[in-house]
Amino acid sequence: MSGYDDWLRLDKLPHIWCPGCGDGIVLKAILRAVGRMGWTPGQVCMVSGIGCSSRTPGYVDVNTLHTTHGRALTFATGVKMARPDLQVIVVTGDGDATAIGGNHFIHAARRNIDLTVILYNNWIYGMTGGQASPATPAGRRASTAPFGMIEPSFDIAALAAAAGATFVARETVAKPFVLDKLIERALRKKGFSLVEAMTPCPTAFGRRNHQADAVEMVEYLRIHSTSKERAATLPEEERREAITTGVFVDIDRPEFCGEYAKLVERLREPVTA
Ligand SMILES: Cc1ncc(C[n+]2csc(CCOP(=O)(O)OP(=O)(O)O)c2C)c(N)n1
Ligand code: SF4
Repeated sequence: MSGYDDWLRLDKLPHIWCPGCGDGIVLKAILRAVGRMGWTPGQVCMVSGIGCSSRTPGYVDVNTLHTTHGRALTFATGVKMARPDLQVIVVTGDGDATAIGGNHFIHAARRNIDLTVILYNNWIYGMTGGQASPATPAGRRASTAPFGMIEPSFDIAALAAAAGATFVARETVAKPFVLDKLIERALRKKGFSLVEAMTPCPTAFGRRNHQADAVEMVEYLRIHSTSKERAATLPEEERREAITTGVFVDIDRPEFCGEYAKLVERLREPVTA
């Protein structure tokens, strides 16, 4: 199955996203990647927390769980442990995954459970009206930072890498076909994979930051993104400002479900004196 219609709950459309929201571009990239995997919808489970981005599974015709804010990874861990045969995809926002869900995020990466996380980073809490998230860049405005954010932001990809994720990549919705290839690589990886998809929120973020025009926001992401290879050649200040893209981690290490199955097998062996 590879047509979008085969994977969409057409009866749930039109979607709730604002005109110009980038979330639909990420959804389409996910569907293109999943379509190439040769899976049937019954083999896939998509889990999300709460937020605009976390509405995604509502539109996808696979097994879906729309859970509680910050807890997508805990539910997904339970699903994967009970049904290691399922391909479990987690869809989450920067707030959902790294604020309220921050601990779950780093520990899922540390234990290297076989989940593919697509994290929509729009630099804001979109659904609740634009509060600052841990990803809001310093100096940018949010409803809770009306004079500009004074906290430094997380580098989410670096956070996942430091915690132990075995595949980590970042791309913007300005390059949707690069994004779907990275998602496909993440889906093929056995272990904790993260694709950080930089996506515009013209409504809650753009409006407060003189970027309410959706096309301009996508163009901003395109202009300000640069490959990690090129970023390495830039002066420190320019590098800090850039949205670095590409694959940051692609390694192999023991995966949690496999280690757990081995443990169970070991404990079932008859004890010999
Ligand atoms: C325990 C709890 N705290 C707060 C909320 C309110 N809430 C719902 S969505 C959200 C923010 C979502 O932001 P993000 O994850 O960045 O997703 P986006 O909407 O930007 O895609 C918050 C704070 C909630 N539903 N549950
Ligand atoms: S508030 Fe922002 S993230 Fe939410 S649907 Fe609107 S544009 Fe998208």
